[in-house]
Amino acid sequence: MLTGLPSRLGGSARCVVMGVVNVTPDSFSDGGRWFTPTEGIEHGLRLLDEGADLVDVGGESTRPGAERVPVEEERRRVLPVVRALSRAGAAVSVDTMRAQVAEEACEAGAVMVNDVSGGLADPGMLAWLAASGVPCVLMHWRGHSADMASRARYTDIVTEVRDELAARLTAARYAGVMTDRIVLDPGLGFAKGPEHNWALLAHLEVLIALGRPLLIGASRKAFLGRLLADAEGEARAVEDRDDATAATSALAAAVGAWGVRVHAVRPSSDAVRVAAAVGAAR
Ligand code: PMM
Repeated sequence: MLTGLPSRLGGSARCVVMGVVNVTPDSFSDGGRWFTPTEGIEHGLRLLDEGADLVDVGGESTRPGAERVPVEEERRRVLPVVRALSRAGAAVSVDTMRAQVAEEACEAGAVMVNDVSGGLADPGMLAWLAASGVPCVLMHWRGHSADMASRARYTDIVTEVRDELAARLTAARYAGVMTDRIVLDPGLGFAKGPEHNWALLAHLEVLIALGRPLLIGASRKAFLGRLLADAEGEARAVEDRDDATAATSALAAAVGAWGVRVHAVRPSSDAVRVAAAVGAAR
């Protein structure tokens, strides 16, 4: 059970589609394309038109190797976009690791906080989530993007990610966050190589067994580009990975994921509807 969100998102019978609005100059997937607030707003509105249930607005790139963005710059990027999309009637989540940005974004209308660090990056985040009662996504994370590649070491990826997510769940509860406000996410691509991402996708049921809704962010990530490499071994271009992304959405929805976070909304929106129809026919 997930509470605190508009009802269509909390108890949705089908997998929720979260559309990505990166207001950044350097995200790997769409960096620079919606960099001004006006472009971010227009893009968010397009994603809503395509059927996004939720739009996720972020102002700090987390691509491998990325440096942190100063808080003032992050605020400047995300707040106008969150405000405008919320006013337009969208359910908005804010993709931030900072409690201050989370708080201001929620004042501007955001209804959910997506913290890729699972509350680890900012010591004030879990306390703020507890006090505010705002629902959150806590993602599996082992450190900032600048050096996360060196942390991609596992002996049993699925068990370790499950246990580390369980630890974040415990920490959040200990800080006073209500269990029914928490969504978990395995953090595909964050301190993970392709083999780790595939193993996690193959065993989502282990993560779902933690008892919380699960969000999956496979969209356009490097492991898909690598899978679809051409005969010369050149990875498939980032903007040509949406069909593969939709396949991951169908698979995630079929095993019971709560949501998928994607750049191209329409293909995944169709995919989760197919998965729901198959599920309903069982
Ligand atoms: N991936 C990215 C950013 N934010 N949030 C969640 N919850 N899960 C993810 O997998 C995730 C995320 C990186 O992708 P992007 O730069 O294309 O947004």
